[in-house]
Amino acid sequence: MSSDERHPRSLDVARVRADFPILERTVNGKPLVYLDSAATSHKPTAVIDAVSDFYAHHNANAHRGLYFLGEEATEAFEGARGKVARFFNAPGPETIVFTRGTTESMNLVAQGWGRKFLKAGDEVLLTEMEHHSNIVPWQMTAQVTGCVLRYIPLTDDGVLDLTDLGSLLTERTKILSVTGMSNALGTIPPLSRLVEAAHAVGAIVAIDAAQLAPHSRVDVQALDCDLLAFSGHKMLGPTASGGLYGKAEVLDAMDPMFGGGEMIYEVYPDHSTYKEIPYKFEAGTMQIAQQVGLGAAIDYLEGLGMDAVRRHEREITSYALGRLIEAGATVFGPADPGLRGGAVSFWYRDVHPHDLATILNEEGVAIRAGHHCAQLVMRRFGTPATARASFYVYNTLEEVDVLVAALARAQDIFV
Ligand code: 7TS
Repeated sequence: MSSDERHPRSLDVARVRADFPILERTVNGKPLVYLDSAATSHKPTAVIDAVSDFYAHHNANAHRGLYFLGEEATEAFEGARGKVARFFNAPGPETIVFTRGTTESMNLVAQGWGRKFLKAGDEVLLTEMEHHSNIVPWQMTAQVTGCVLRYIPLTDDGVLDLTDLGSLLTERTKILSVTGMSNALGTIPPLSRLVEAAHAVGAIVAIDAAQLAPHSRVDVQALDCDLLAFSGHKMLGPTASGGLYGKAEVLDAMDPMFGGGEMIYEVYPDHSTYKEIPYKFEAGTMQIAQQVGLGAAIDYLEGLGMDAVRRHEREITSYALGRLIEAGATVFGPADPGLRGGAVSFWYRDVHPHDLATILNEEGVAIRAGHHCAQLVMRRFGTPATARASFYVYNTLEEVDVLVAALARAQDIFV
């Protein structure tokens, strides 16, 4: 049991808010109510300062300079890798490959693992609630290898329908690639059960943790997943920070996706030898300042305590679900806040989500409207788009009230 669980802490949201300078912005004279953290989170001063301090005092390319700045830059970059490894309880920093985020990580899995190991007739098992970044790279791999993509369907409640799992997950399945939390429905699937079922048929498991990692304690060893992708910018870090965790033997076996400087030992006219993991995947100049900023974001999240972060998300999601339904909205995804995270998709009466987002913007409320890069979810529920409010550590229950009050104004205008 962690000390966090022995002494349950709540977030002091007023104090948290004071750490985010952008929350001082106003829109049309009204305070900004930012409800789009599933798209990207805001950054606390500690992260902004870490990036600024890197450029102001330590900037150099990493793994190259034999002078003091080069060493400092390398130390800062590798220090961030160590923090990421600790955050996910990875066995060592070599199991963390830095990438620009989940999209790049999933492409690395689909190319570096998929193109090497999949052949015609092999199956890749996905789910109907995947973000396009966990569908399109597999389609590209299927075109090259002839592998077949299969999908776990969704129930009307927006949870995975596992009744036919036995016929979907077979000895033909080589990899199960599944989101840890749907950005369009909020659904958190039963990951441990899925990992166990996949391993039982000899398949490996990749998890898209873009939405899960910002909100929950993720222990890759306890989960026993083989690969896990995450985006730093959704967890208080800079854009273009993030990475891919992989079991050492899985990463070792994978091919690099990018070739170029720094990922090689020796280059000959007709072939090259690659470095060990994780460096064989990190060609060219990396996002050094951004990953340093991600390290600061992880320090900040650990300061809050990930159990407190998840509790806050649950509380605000539960409140928002209740208030939205009471206001007459149709909510997509599980009604039980224990089965879901804080990305809440809805339709408000007959107001098109784009009109709704436009009206809400006039009230200072920022939500996302659209298909959320999850068109399979939209098709499953027979809608072209939804409005989506998503919450993070700096959001308050009062902001949910502002959202609901703004919905009433939209109704006056459109219905
Ligand atoms: N997977 C999930 C579940 C996501 O929600 C996103 C981004 C990605 C992958 C891709 O992450 P990226 O950092 O590489 O872009 N989701 C969203 C969203 O919901 N609104 O904007 C981006």
